[in-house]
Amino acid sequence: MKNFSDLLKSEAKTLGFEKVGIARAEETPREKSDLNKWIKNDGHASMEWLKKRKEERGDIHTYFPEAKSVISVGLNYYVGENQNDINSEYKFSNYAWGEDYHDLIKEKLYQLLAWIKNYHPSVKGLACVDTAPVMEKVWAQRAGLGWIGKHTNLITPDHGSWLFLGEIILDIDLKPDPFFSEDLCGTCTACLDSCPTNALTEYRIEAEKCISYKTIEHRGDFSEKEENLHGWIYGCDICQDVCPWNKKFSKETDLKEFLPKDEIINWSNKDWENISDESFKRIFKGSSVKRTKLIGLKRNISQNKKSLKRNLK
Ligand code: B12
Ligand code: SF4
Ligand code: SF4
Repeated sequence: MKNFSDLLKSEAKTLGFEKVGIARAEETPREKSDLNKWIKNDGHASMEWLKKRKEERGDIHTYFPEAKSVISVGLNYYVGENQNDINSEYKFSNYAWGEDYHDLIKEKLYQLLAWIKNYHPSVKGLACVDTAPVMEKVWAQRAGLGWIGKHTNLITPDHGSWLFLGEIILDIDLKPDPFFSEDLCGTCTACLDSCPTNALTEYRIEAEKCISYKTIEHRGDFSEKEENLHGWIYGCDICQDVCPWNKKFSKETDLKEFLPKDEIINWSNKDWENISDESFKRIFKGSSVKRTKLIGLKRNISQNKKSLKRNLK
């Protein structure tokens, strides 16, 4: 007969999560110390929100004192297309091609939490996706979903790394899964070798140099006038595109919400260069691209336009 943890995992799969695992909400002293070192060395660049809640990020009980278990889930967003299928030279990272994953995952996590409450009516639970002060990759590894690769993303052995992560933290004990202790990167260094800005050293990222940071999180103009964003106007996929685990194990999602918007596939360079406030609002309503606002997207487009011109000279 299935125990409660197994029933819960079946329910999570029914809700569409490809991966689900459970970890004990234990202390994470090594990760806490690594996080603090990273912040001390300015690895976080201008992301002050990371620094502000570092105590909670490094210690789950500072965030949620009653925490006993962490259910970690992974949702596949790989749609089977790639940057070559896009008409323009301006590239959006595939995680932002469709609807905002935060909303979609939160909705599924709330359904899972409601299901749990049928069995444990007085349970206290928190649903987290991205924005909560929780080290999601660390918990996913502890819950057995996969390992943290040299590009710093979580890789699963059966779907690669094109998975969003989310969690439900509970104040009850559940049967935990074994920690994913293998590092299946081996001697590969494809991500480190391909990163055009040298933002990566093994298992570590310097956000300031990362195109994803520059195009999404950085505010204001770029200090370097000749800043090369290598064609990316929102996010960057290079280190994951080259990863052999993605080449071999990516599977197409059946979630139509992640399919690229027509404009992302069909718009030309000119269309993006002339994007209006009205089009921005229409195209990116319910999309994570809203984060940069029109002003940020335009900055990224014009920076790439300058690089394209320089290359043509
Ligand atoms: C801040 C952040 C960013 C920052 C910093 C990236 C990073 N690696 O942390 C920026 C803006 C650059 C970013 C970019 C992206 N992000 Co992001 N991001 C986050 C966020 C909000 C926090 C991550 C965090 O805590 N970073 C802090 C640092 C310290 O953590 P870390 O990289 O894991 O660092 C560890 C190592 O540095 C290590 N370490 C430190 N020192 C040392 C020394 C040695 C010797 C060793 C071995 C290790 C080591 O210890 C640290 C702690 O474990 C998470 C959501 C969340 N709440 O967790 C999403 C998240 C990590 N991002 C995600 C995604 C999808 C992306 C992008 C792919 C988006 C895109 N296509 O543009 C890129 C990927 C870039 C990359 N190569 O990582 C997903 C990743 C899913 C997955 N499968 O792993 C997450 C989990 C969001 C989600 N809910 O799905 N992101
Ligand atoms: S997302 Fe792009 S810039 Fe950032 S580490 Fe990966 S390859 Fe480098
Ligand atoms: S490209 Fe190679 S080194 Fe980088 S994460 Fe993938 S397997 Fe690991």
